[in-house]
Amino acid sequence: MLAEMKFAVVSLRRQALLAAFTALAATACDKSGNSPDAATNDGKPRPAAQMIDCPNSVAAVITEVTLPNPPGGFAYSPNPAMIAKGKIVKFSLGPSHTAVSRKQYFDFREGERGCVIFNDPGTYDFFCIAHGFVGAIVVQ
Ligand SMILES: [Cu+2]
Repeated sequence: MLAEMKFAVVSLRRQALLAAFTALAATACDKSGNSPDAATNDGKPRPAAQMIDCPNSVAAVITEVTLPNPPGGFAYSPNPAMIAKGKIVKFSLGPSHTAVSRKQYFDFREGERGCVIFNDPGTYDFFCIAHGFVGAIVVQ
């Protein structure tokens, strides 16, 4: 009798574990099935580039550098940043600098930092509002 009850409890635990594992596996499959070429979940076509939460590693980090005098002033570095399609660029600029995409794919204002994923090949131009210097990301 006791042995039967123990078996029933163990069996229930196994079923619960199996159910949890199945749910986890299904979630993992959904994520891995989401290729960069897939449409977004809301049915809209995915944009050529878009701002996203930064992952742990990125393909390039863009900062600003101060140019030697003369002429002085600032520039983005690296510029252009060369990356492969589907990769992520992090913008990490000083507090007085911005990075605004000419085609409005991204818009980092003073002190803002963040990441952009580039889904389509092409050249993506951006600029600093305050200082006028320009940069580009070339996606191959
Ligand atoms: Cu600037």
